Amino acid sequence: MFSNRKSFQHIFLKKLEMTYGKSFKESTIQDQYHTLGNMVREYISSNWISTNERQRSTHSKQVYYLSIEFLLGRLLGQNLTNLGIREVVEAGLKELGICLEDIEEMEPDAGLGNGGLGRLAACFLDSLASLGLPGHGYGIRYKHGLFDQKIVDGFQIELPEQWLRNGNAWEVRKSDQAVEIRFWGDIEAYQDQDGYWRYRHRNGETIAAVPYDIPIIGYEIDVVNTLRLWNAEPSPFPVHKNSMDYKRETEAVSEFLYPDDTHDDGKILRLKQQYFLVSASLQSIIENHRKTYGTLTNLHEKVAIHINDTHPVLAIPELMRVLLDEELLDWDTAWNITSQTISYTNHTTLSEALEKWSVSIFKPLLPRIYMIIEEINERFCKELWEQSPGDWERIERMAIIAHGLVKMAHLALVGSYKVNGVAKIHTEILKKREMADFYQIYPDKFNNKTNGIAHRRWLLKANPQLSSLLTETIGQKWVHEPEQLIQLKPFSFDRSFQQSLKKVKQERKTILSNIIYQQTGLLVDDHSIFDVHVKRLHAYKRQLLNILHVMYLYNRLKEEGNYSIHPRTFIFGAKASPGYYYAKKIIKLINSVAEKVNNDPKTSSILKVVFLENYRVSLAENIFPASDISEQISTASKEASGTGNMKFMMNGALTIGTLDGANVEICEEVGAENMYLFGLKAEEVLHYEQSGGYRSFDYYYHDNRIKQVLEQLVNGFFPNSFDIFEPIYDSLLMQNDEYYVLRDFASYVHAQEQVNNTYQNEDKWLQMSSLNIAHSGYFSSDRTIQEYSEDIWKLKAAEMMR
Ligand code: 26V
Repeated sequence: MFSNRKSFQHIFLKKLEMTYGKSFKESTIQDQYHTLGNMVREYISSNWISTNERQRSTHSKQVYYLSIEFLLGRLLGQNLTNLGIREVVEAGLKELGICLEDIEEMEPDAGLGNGGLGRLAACFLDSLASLGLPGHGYGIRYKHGLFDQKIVDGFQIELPEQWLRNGNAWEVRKSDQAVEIRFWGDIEAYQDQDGYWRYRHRNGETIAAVPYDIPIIGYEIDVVNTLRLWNAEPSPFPVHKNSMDYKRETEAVSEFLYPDDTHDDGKILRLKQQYFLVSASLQSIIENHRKTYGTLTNLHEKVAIHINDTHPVLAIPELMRVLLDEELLDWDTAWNITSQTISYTNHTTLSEALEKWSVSIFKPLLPRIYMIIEEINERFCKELWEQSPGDWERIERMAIIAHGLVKMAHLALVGSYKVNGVAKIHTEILKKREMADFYQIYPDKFNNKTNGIAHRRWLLKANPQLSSLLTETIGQKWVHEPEQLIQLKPFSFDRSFQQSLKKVKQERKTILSNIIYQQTGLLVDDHSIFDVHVKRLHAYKRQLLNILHVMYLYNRLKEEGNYSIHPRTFIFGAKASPGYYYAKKIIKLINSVAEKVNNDPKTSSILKVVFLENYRVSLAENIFPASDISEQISTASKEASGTGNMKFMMNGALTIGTLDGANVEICEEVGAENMYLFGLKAEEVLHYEQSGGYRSFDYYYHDNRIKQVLEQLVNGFFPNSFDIFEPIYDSLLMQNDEYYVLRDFASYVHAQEQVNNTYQNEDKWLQMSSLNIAHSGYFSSDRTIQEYSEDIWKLKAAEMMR
């Protein structure tokens, strides 16, 4: 149906009529989008089936990636590109008077994630399929993804997200493969006929998990893997409870994605979601495995289960439960299988983000799982004792259950065969600090897997202008082998290439300027430097440092008649968790600075501040290609990796950043001379944290620039803002500036001055930009996935059929 323009048109029109009972003329773009989406899904269905059959019949080892989040964004464009049918479809639609881009705009983002962790999972799926690897995702089909953000009066307002409102063209419901999940109830011990003690679950409440499968289409390869998302529904089996309550409580399990939040301790629904994901996915994995092999004793040889952070860590006790209670294996055999099947990625060292569940919530909800964790804990603590008798402190620190809390990271460390961090510095910090006790007993488990991004989405698809230029310059090999981007290196000194790059960047800046105008009514100078800070709002990511620097520039422009800088547009995009009061204040501050700066005739032609509301994948695809400067300014040691940093780099933006997360590897690849590094190093931050010695007041008193901007937070400088920025002022002074904003201020200002100076030298700037692109190939998630596959999962690629 996509072999040529005419046959595409023919089938498209016929399908449109048959599905909607409307003539083409009467159809809406919405109808057209769904028709095209369904056509693509049907087109790949035979490859989808044959991928599964091939993987089964060749007995290839499979990896299942369990993640509470998959931040997919839109799929139509990616699927058309990966299938190589974009041109045919575009031309066919054009003749009908339809613009493909308008149709693509109809697709809501699948926003089933908060940020980096969920987007990483989506990039990994793309790479697994494109490399022909047997790897599938398991997640939850949230009815509402991450909230929609509106900015009203400078404040963030959250609205429920509605991606399923008009149906989802990509999913296939598989009711026949629904499974049952049990909560609550009690555990009865009994002796079987051979005298062994066995356990059974009584009086529990059962809910159904119904799978919805989404095809994950590899790039120019006939592999179609699966992302299976579970929907929570009332079980068809009789229940004792009031049926209305039961229905409501059941559906709530897959209703909302939790926004990562400072206050989600004790939310029983979140724990329910985690077990729901794990229990449903394991039943599906085990059923598949059993069908092929008829036994579970070789599970670890044929299946790798990867847990994305600790959210799916109950996979460990759940697999034990199946092996013990259903397979009737003994503990040691079950433990050997489990602890050789499961591997774990840690994504943060921030202690407030490490999951702990109170026993009082855990035990009644998941009684058998709790028993098994108790047993794992007991055996583990016994081992610790044997290693170092009498060292109670160490046991207390490392126990899985302690002081009424179940520590999910400890369970993951004990029960998986590999544990990885997501960038070199992050893995080192895990080994040396957060997880040092565990590293000492399991040195071989620890490994690093520096994150990556799907270059096909973030370069090929998001930036066709740059992609064409790259292909014209170095050929098209880079698309399959992104490390080939290095071929661009000699061209970074080539005047004519530089000028073409300039043209591409300019085109993308103009496109973004139009989006900014449509969204905010603000006219920005598309020849100004686009300085961009997009990511979740967190104190450690230091959007505050950025906006204080803008205030400082504003002050100088106002006060010094002869102060001149290249015009700059500071662009922000960030969602704050609804309960994260401080982060919300920072959003308000950014908007207040915007109002001040943008409306002051003295500065508005030089400085502009833009807050783009509702930052999400589809918006990001228009932001990265248009950026000149990438803000990666977290307090050193706090950002595990970052992945936006890689997307900027691949699109030719220069990084201003600290030596944190994957900025360290970016620096190794492109060289410090091609980025703007500043600020405290991780060891310096860690030293302050351990030994004290930082006094933010010193910086306030000794640096007039700082004093001035801080006073402006509370002295009426923002006319209608009364005392709303007092908490920010207090955090920086009274609470001694936990994230070293004032400590790094001078260094940041200096780095920003270097940015301004270099931008005056166009050739130099373009050279640096080209070098960033040339060295970005390492950050393709293809490389990351290859490393996971070789070092952890031990997969074999399918015979490639390109
Ligand atoms: C969660 C929370 C929740 C409680 C309040 C503080 C807090 C801080 C951070 C988080 C996020 C935890 C997991 C996460 O999303 N990590 C991100 O994973 C990305 C992919 O590996 C990585 O690039 C980011 O650096 C990392 O923050």
